[in-house]
Amino acid sequence: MSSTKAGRRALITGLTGQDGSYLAEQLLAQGYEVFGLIRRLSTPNTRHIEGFADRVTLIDGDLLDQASLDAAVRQSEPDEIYNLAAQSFVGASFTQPVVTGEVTGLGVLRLLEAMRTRADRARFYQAASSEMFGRVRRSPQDESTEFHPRSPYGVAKVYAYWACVNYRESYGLFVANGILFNHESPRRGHEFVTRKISDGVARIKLGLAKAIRLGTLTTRRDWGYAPEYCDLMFRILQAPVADDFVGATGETHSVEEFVAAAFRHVGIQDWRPFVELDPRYARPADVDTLCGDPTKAREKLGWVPKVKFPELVGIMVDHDLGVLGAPGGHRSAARAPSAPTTPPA
Ligand code: NDP
Ligand code: GDR
Repeated sequence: MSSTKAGRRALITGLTGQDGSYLAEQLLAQGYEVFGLIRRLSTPNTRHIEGFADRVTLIDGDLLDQASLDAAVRQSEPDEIYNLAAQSFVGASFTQPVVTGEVTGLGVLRLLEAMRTRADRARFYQAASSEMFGRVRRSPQDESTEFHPRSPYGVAKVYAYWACVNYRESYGLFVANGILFNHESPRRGHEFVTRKISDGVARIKLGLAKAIRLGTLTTRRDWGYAPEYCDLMFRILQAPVADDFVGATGETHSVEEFVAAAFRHVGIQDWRPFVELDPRYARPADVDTLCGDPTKAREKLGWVPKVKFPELVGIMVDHDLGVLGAPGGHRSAARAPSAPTTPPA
């Protein structure tokens, strides 16, 4: 969506992550004044925001700390708040369930309270997740599908989702959930399966590694391209009334299909010698299959994701070849599709 919103102010939590950095670039291009919550780490994690850090106001804060959230809302005086911060790795939520609950669940309530008491005319976007559907009751999943989360992460996201609905109903605040299915990019963290595969394939192609170790090949996900999903977040907050929307491509593919497509992209047809199953990466309970129905977002917001599965795989593999120094790597940067205002990496 290309409309200019000069003079508007947005507060983004999770600025340093995949989605926060793409969203910030989009909002800056649209004329927003952008404020980003950033937490203290012993080693700063600012690689995704280096290209625009001088154009955003960074505010120290943490979803675990109410006072810092109150101060962030007071300082930024936001028209829009995008809550993208979370302990977002499902695997880690099994080993750190309490932290995940505190950040990904209760942290949302803290930010809602900061908004209710200090900026009750702002609009609030919550990064809800298809992981809430978990053991799916029907397919494809839409806004009316029941939740059955399968991880401490999914449970925390369900709590946050209902906290948002509750603040909307109780206080009349503009609070909206984007129930987004998996979305990937060259900024995806290396522990997530798509990036693990694209990085591993690039290394194998260049003779830098011999194998990729994965927990399972059979689970299925609805994978899209992250910058397009950040545009959906923006659209959700421009809607006339606060509402909840699914964001998805409507296609589902297995981890095995991602592996095969990634190897095919570098000219390797038989991937089996290069992939090993390793139970260390399997989960106590997993989500077997997800496939979203984005009809409501298309009809009400005009949102249509354009990047299809093979293109997404190509963008990620080409990027990782480039990072590792292969000639011709990064070539997808030149032909990167359709992100509204953002580059692919
Ligand atoms: P990332 O893991 O890339 O980014 C998470 C961000 O949250 C980072 O900036 C991280 O900061 C920040 N963060 C973590 N803990 C805290 C804390 N205690 N206080 C403040 N900030 C914190 O996630 P994505 O960009 O992929 O996802 C964005 C949001 O969307 C998340 O809420 C995720 O759960 C949700 N989501 C993601 C989907 C996807 O496919 N990507 C799909 C559906 C939902 P730091 O850099 O310091 O670690
Ligand atoms: P997910 O993403 O759990 O869907 O959460 P992830 O890429 O971690 O896993 C997808 C599927 O791949 C299987 N898998 C592996 N996963 C990882 N990480 N590592 C492996 O080695 C591996 N082998 C197989 C997983 O078991 C799973 O079935 C992402 C996150 O971005 C969440 O924050 C977000 O809410 C959801 O997507 C929608």
